[in-house]
Amino acid sequence: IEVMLQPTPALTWVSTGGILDLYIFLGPDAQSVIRQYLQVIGYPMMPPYWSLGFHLCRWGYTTTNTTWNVAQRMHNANFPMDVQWNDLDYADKRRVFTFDPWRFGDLPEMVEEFHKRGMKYILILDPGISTTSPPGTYRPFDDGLKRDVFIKNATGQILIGKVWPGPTAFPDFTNSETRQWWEDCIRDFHSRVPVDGLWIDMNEPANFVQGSLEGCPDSDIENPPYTPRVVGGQLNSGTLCMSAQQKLSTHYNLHNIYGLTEAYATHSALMKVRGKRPFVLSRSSYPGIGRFSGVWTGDVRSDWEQLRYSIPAVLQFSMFGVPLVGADICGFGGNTTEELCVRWMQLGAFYPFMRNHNDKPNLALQPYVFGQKAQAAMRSALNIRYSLLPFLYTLFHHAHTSAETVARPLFVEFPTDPSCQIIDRQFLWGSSLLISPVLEQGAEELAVYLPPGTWYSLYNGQPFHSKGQYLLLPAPLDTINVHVREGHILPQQEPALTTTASRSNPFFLTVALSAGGWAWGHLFWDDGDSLDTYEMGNYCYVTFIAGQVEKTQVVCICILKKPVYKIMYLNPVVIYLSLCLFPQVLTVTSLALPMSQVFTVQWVL
Ligand code: MIG
Repeated sequence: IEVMLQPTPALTWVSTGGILDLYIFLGPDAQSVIRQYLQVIGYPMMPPYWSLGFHLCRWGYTTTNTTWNVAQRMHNANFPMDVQWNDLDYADKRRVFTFDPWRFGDLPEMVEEFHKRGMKYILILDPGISTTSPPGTYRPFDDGLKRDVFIKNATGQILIGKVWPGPTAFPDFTNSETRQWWEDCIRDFHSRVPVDGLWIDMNEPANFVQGSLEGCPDSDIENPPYTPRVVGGQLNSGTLCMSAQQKLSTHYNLHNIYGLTEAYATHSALMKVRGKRPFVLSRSSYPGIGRFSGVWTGDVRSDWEQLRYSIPAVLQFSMFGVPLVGADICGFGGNTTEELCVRWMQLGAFYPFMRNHNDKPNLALQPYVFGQKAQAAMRSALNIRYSLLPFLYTLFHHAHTSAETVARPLFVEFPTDPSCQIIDRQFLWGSSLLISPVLEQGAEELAVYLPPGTWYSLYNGQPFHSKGQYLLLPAPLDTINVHVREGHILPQQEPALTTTASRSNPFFLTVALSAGGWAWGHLFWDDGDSLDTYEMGNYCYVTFIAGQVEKTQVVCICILKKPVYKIMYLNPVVIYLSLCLFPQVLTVTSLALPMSQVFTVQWVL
């Protein structure tokens, strides 16, 4: 399908034909359109808590030693990080479900070591299955042949394309036997290498030859009367023949859902094999994939333009029901500069999915390779993210249960504010946190749009009263502007080097009172990786309310309208009161109250 936005304004749709279903969602507001749409395609999955931590990856961590050292240096330099990844480097002759005996011989031990440190491990899985290993030496292909799981060409032989391992066959995930075989491959591999999640790449499906090693028949579905402007000019360029046969139908009819069907199969396999909440990251996507997988925005270049456009890319996936999304931080292709990488780590700390990833030939992007000032800025961005994870996790719960967005465009939250309609350089987390990154080289201040109302700096509580206007704010290299919206309470937790550790740190709250002296917020809390905790009732949902007359729930940091003169408290034994930079900020610490009990803190103005 080709869709063009016309200036009229109007949309022009051109389709090659095939199967076309049209749904029209009447809204009327954007949030309702999103909810109605997700009622059709499915609400997003609840991600495991650890997957909201920092992920580090690159193509070119060529041995377990290199990989281990990278994670070690991150740890030594005090960068929070939950997940170490490997790209194709691990695989023996680039064949999936194997690992190189020389360079990655101790991969199982490395993964166990990560687990001992409270970290997780993920590696890449391409769909193409090598067809050229001697019979009896590569089980995924031998078994797949026996069980008839591969896509056929128009004349009924297995279609052979070419991907990283050379000649490959492509699993047909519309076949239930294929999904069972895929699960068996994953179970077998997992029994050797206990991965925590899977990264499914090349699943458009990508093919280095056009159609197949033998080309494609000359037929109408290979060359329909109209071809949209696809890469390579033909429907079968860089992928399989359209006439290829899958269980459900021709590849022509199924091409666009190849990645979706693989994500579904991978998600259910992981669920059965690990018995925990699956983590899958997919490059190809299709409506509904958010039920099974997160998505990254593919091979972005290390430049300022791609940094800037990653925001609309992330916001689109939010609206498509894929809240777990992010771009490769610091850029995948080409060399980054230190400044770009700092700004990208700052923005990336607010991608719902935060992964730094890099292509083979480029200069390193791991935070510890940069100068001390750059490292400090990156560390602080990571610590802010980690401190906000309870809040972020709660937003994912709302996405999972009520089709709300996590990274949210301003126009979704402020539908009647005309200024918000065109803003795609800033975005919100939920309805209460406004993120305003620097997207330009050399910039040290930033025009930040604040919708009408009071917004407080997340860092020091400084209030900004806005009539709905742009304010020029300082934006030095060591900070990203983040503002809390009046009337909201953010549940937070002291950061740590992993979520395993941060999850047992004390909670705290940032309370941003409204003009009327009110605020509220929520916390969804569970063990972070069991299946269906919400559905089974194995969770805790806490509501925090700050108000004037009635008793107030626990308040650890309050941003108040007036100076505080006196503080009283009910059940805690000791509380310390300190006034910060801004006299309206009240900090109450060392409460040490269990979150599972109702409690109250009062203060008198
Ligand atoms: O043809 O696995 O988008 O993230 O590092 C390139 C190697 C294949 C493309 C992915 C990229 C990944 C790379 N892959």
